[in-house]
Amino acid sequence: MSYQNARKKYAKIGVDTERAMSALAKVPVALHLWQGNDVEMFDVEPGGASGGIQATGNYPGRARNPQELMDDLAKVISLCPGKKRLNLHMGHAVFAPGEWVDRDRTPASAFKPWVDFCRKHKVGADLNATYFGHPMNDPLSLTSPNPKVRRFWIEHTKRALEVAEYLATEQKSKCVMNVWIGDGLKDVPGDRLGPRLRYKESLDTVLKEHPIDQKKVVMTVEAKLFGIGVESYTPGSGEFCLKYASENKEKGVVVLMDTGHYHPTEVVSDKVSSILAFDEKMALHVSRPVRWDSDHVVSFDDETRELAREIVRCGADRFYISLDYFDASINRVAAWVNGFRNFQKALLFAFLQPVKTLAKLQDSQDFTALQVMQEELKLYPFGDVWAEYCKRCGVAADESWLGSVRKYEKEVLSKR
Ligand code: RNT
Ligand code: ZN
Repeated sequence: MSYQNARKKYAKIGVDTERAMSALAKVPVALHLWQGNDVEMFDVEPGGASGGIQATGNYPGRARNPQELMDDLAKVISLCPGKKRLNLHMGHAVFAPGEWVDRDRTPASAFKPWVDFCRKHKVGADLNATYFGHPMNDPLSLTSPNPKVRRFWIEHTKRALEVAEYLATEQKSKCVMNVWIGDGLKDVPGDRLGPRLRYKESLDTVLKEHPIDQKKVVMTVEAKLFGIGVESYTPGSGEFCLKYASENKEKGVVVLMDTGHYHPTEVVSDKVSSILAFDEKMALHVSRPVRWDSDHVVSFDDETRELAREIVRCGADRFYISLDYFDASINRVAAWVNGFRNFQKALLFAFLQPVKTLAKLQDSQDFTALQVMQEELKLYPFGDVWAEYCKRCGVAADESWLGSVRKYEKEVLSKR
């Protein structure tokens, strides 16, 4: 079917494909840097992410330094449609020789090369404090019983807020600064409340000593259920982060939900409306958990589509969205591009839903029609609208983009 015919078919159910495409073009989605180098950071000796996260696979071509990561990202950006941001980690700081300082002192100037990169590629940037893969993990961070360790990570969080302010000033748009700690216990805790109280106190100290400049920065707190080696207990649980964000809403704190961070039968698509019934904004890490928080490449699958439908129904401008996965078993650039494109597809699919009609069918309790409609919609000529959207964005609409990645692999990645 041609795009024009697809447009007519959608128009019959009250969906304007032109409006869907222009709405999608306005939704920023952040590309997470850590897909390019297996969650390694540049400010410490490489040696595994720790903190309960791990990239699996040893496909050749990992970016070993900021320049390689930037080269790879430029390739990724050129193959993806839509509005992009970058999602950086404090550990991506770039130090000139002899200028290295530890994470409690990272200066904003260490992010100047990233600001330049963003400017060149016309993308915004968000940030994460980096609490893992560092000798000051004992192995805890903000929840450590050792006040010196906690102070180090409190200072780090304050530096991250400063870097976020710098990024916001340079890009003239708000910067999200995400807090996720890998703290937790492998086995049954002897004390569950203590670490949570310390986590709370550490965050309170940060906010007291460095209040969030709310015109520029949003601080998000990312919840998690468990990680590798911290299977039994994580202080920053779903409830903890929800409570912390709601208690500190006025100070600029927002909750972040990662789609891999809940019990396997729970879905984030069913959670976001509960948060948005109370809060104006929330943040998301879009990932794909396979049986556990495995961080597989985002797919155009049922849950991703359902999450996208919720984003569109609740209002896309109420979300700060980033991708978060890391697959080292396949070409990393292809993994990056594939996941980003798949999420774009999910969003476009969602913008092409007759939202009001479906809500009306629900409210009039016509569940038969609701079910039939939702199933038939799956085979509407979505692919033709996708092709048109890609064409307008100047990128390939089908798998032919892989050819360009293969060429890049041959010329660049395979030589690393
Ligand atoms: C870990 C969290 C966190 C990280 C990144 C690297 O489970 O999802 O967001 O993936 O900070
Ligand atoms: Zn995450």
